[in-house]
Amino acid sequence: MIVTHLQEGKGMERTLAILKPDCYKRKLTGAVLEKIEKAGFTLVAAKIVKMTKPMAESFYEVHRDKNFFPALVEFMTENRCLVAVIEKENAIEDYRKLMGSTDPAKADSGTIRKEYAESIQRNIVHGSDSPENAIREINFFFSGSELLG
Ligand code: IDP
Ligand code: MG
Repeated sequence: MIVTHLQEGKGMERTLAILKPDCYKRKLTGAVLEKIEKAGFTLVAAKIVKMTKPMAESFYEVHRDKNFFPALVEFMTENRCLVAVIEKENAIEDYRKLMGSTDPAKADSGTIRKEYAESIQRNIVHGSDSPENAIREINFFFSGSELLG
């Protein structure tokens, strides 16, 4: 079923994770997925996607006016991504914590970005930042039949 309802409170939640082109290119998808699973998340859906420029521009449209936008689109289309829907209680907030700060230099130890990210741009992972965006981003990549169960 397509996710249309808002996910509220601390109940079971889904969020969208992207293991970005740097992660894929460096063959770190297995290591990062292991970290995600060890942190208690369940994989609901996952696939490999090579984003087109229009896809990346649309996915990151909120950043269209930022100076880093063209470089971000270039980066997100340079190789394949692994996109995944992951589930856990409080998944959105907890996965943001597990990723760590956007800038790996500011990320806490034990976070994915602290361990693997090379720079504020090449920072290995994406995670939805709100219930509204989780729904939008999950539906951006996955159809209803991929989200059953
Ligand atoms: P987030 O991924 O932690 O939510 P956002 O501010 O939403 O961070 O930015 C989206 C993505 O854009 C980042 O993950 C990173 O790849 C890139 N980015 C953000 N800020 C910068 C910057 O100052 N320079 C270069 N790239 C940036
Ligand atoms: Mg963001």
